[in-house]
Amino acid sequence: MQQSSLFPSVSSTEPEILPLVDGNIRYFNHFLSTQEADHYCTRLLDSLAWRQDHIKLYGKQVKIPRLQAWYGDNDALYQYSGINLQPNPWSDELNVLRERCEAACNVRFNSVLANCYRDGQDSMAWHSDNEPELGRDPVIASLSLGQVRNFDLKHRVSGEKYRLPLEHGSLLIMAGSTQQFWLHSLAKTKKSLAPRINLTFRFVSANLRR
Ligand SMILES: O=C(O)CCC(=O)C(=O)O
Ligand SMILES: [Mn+2]
Repeated sequence: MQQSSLFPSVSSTEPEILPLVDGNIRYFNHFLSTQEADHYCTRLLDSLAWRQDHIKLYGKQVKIPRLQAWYGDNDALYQYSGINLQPNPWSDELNVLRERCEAACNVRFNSVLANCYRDGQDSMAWHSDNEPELGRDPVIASLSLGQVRNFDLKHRVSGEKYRLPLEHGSLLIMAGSTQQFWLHSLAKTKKSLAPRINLTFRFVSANLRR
């Protein structure tokens, strides 16, 4: 049986459009049904090739505060915070989710960065998804599974901030000039939290380097 037919299809209705100047962000809070989101959360936590990466900080190797995994087409090589990621081949689940996201965004994705936030101490620092291989004004589809976490946005020039809790089974689509003007992050919290997975589907190519 095809994976996509395991679940009743939920229509992803109308997205919420975030009221951001210089940005283009759409949010579907129930992109997946709860049943689908539960299934993918458990399955991906168990099956993805999670790795603990390190970055160099003041000359020392330090653990990044989350686990990561990179999947994609063979030639989808990616450099992230100085880390070179060689893609794992697509799994069936990731391929089904990729197709769902491609249909919602009307673009093709050749790779996905998976992040696993094990608890409230895991986080993502302020950054933009502006690596050269993403090209100018990339479309990025960000699917969240598991624990609801706050996604923070900050305008690079005005400092304006916007906070959006990302729900289990939600899809956030960042497009247009979002990455040029806005930073995003996921803050730590002292609260004891369950694990969360985030998948950001991307199209990367050395040809897109500016
Ligand atoms: O976990 C999230 O919601 C954000 C992840 C992210 O910004 C990234 O992978 O670049
Ligand atoms: Mn990002």
